[in-house]
Amino acid sequence: LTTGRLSKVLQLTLAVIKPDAVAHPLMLEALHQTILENNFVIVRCKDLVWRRQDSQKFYSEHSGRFFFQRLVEFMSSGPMRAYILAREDAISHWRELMGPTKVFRARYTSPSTIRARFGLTDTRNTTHGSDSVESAQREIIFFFPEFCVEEWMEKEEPLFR
Ligand code: RTP
Ligand code: MG
Repeated sequence: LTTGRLSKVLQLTLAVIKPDAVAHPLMLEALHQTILENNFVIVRCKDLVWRRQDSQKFYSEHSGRFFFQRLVEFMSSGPMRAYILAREDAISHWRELMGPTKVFRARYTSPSTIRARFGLTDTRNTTHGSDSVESAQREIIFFFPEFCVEEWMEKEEPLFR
């Protein structure tokens, strides 16, 4: 995707504000602000609650890990907010803003990142972001099954040119 005005390639990613951060209105506000300040286009945004099955399915690659149960419980414990975000290098840029998964590592190595500032534990780490083009595709469909990227490119993406 290219925008004529900026001559830059728009990439899509899936970003999620997890239940720990949605539960705190100021944190939710700050994270939404961070998205806007970093020149992401908010393509879609929705609030939703997962059932346990959704959580298990989304994180099935971690099913053998010691933290799987608590991850599943946590992610289906309350409302979260999902975004489809567009930007140049959206995937890596959002992950850079999030910082390392482990909160204490984040605090030591990159204190200005989202997880360093707002993360509670390695599981309750405030946000999710797709880690590759393939996972972005899979995760966007998982959260927004009604979203059609071709239709968006035809109808809405030109608005950003
Ligand atoms: P994500 O998939 O959420 O973007 O995070 P990631 O790649 O940085 O981390 P990953 O290893 O894929 O873990 C997925 C999510 O599982 C939770 N987690 N808890 N030791 C723990 O308690 C632990 N380790 C990971 C986190 O919520 C992490 O985001
Ligand atoms: Mg991961």
